[in-house]
Amino acid sequence: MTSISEKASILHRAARNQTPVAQFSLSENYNLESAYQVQHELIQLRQEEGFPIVGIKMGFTSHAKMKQMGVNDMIIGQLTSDMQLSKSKPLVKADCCHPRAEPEIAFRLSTDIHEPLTANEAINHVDGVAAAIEIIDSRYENFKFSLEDVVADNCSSCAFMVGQWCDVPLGLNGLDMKMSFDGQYEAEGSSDAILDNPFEALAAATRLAHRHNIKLKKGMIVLAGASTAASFIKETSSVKLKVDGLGETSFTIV
Ligand code: OOG
Ligand code: MG
Repeated sequence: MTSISEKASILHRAARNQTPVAQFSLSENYNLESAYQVQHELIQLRQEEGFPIVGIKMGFTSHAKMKQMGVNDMIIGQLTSDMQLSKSKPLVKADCCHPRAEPEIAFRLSTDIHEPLTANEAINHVDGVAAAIEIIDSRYENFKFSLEDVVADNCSSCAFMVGQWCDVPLGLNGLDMKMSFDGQYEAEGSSDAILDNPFEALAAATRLAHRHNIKLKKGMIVLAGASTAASFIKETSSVKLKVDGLGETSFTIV
């Protein structure tokens, strides 16, 4: 049995050395509460390297994602500043184990949030919405894990790219989300796949953050979860996502 701190340091090292490790759940039982404690310690190690928390991400908010990974519950992870890509900060493939890209929608919080909110309430705590691409990169061998394992591993968070912030529309339903690799069609989802309404993912984020002691602060980014299964980045050198009404975003891979 490995301790909470040992698990956190094993996962931190696996990420920093790009060397996947065996899932903990194959050799021991641990519960979701301990898994979130591992995640908190893992994020503490990132912060000690000088990277503050800049947001949170929801996972498994679509059936496509749950099915792809064989899990059946929503999860929450934390985003640190080193994970954020930009036009001048490409994804460095050598820093990853086996990265996958997924089409997402991002929110920007306009206030701190201290309690669980409904979707209708949550919409009043957001001042921007954008197309976003998440890069996930499990630190477990073969990208396989239990729900506890993936929570401990900060929900496979690796990197993310957020497009131009748009004004918050009244609804985010029926938006086509098309992802391409090197200009070629790769995957497509609909915003409806995200809990029937991406604002529901924001509401779920307020519930999970409250339950697992994660702070939601003004200015933070919230990734709502992928609308469709993730695609492996193999020889790809650029990824682009176009979302109806929210424009497009892209990043390069070196
Ligand atoms: C876990 C992360 C899931 C999403 O958008 O659903 C996630 C994984 O699939 O490795 O980021
Ligand atoms: Mg995701």
